[in-house]
Amino acid sequence: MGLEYVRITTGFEDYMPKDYVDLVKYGQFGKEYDIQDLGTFKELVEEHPMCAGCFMAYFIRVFYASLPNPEDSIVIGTAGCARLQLSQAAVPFIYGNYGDTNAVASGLKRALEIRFPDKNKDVIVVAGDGGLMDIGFGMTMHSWFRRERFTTIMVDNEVYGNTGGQESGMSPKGVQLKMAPKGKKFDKINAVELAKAAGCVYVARIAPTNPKRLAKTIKRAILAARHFGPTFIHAYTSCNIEYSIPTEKVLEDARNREKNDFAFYEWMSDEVKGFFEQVETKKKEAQEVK
Ligand SMILES: Cc1ncc(C[n+]2csc(CCOP(=O)(O)OP(=O)(O)O)c2C)c(N)n1
Ligand code: SF4
Repeated sequence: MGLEYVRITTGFEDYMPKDYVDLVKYGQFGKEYDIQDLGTFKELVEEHPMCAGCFMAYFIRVFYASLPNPEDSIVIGTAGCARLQLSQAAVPFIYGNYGDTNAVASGLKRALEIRFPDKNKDVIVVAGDGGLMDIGFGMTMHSWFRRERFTTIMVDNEVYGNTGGQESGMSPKGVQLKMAPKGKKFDKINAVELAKAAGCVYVARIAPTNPKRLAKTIKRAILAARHFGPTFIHAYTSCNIEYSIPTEKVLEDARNREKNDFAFYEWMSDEVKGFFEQVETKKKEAQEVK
């Protein structure tokens, strides 16, 4: 991990796979691209085996394009649809038992801080609602109670998509699913408020309808975790299959959900707020000098 690790040893360019050479030459390692330039640079993940039109797949594409330092990042995932694509990116990926993401991430982040005390190594968990809020709930919460410094991103499709449509704690009340035909009797868990109460220093809820805002939110969550403590993003990533959303209606559905349950929400501690204000001021000053 690190720029030295991804760079190709001189003389070996002709022997490396073209995809890798392109990644180093025209990709994100050591550079920062604007999300609006998506399609003009070599991306960290370009193919996936998820369902056609899956909004989670789109979210993951934007996620990888938004990493502030991909060469110094490790992604942790678990069973569930997301890992199908996460594991195909040019970023180290760890897959543990179902639901143990936040325990694995805690150990890894601590080890990286000991091994590389002078470097920023970003650890990011990306997992489903079942993995984080049901089966892995205890590990998610305890990583936050302990103020572990990594980011947790919940890709919430409001169902166990990968196993054919069981109800999750994040499914909306009343919804009928293939494997839960009686309809959900309980409210959707308020994950964002739980994250705040448990000690996260930056929390956001988002429907990925606006790529620029999504990229900014992902970057903020990663930077705040790097410097201050646990951060959490609750993202709506609909499941075409289990919720029968035709591909051409995926964005429309997300916009509708954004009007209620998934209205954009961002909260951060005063310390984190002060940090981002400083970052913005420095950015403006640098632009003025140019
Ligand atoms: C310990 C354990 N229990 C159950 C499973 C089976 N399993 C695999 S994926 C999954 C549900 C995934 O749902 P979610 O985390 O919401 O992700 P999604 O597939 O919806 O993206 C389950 C129950 C497993 N792999 N391991
Ligand atoms: S089952 Fe749903 S969430 Fe999973 S890949 Fe297919 S559309 Fe996406």
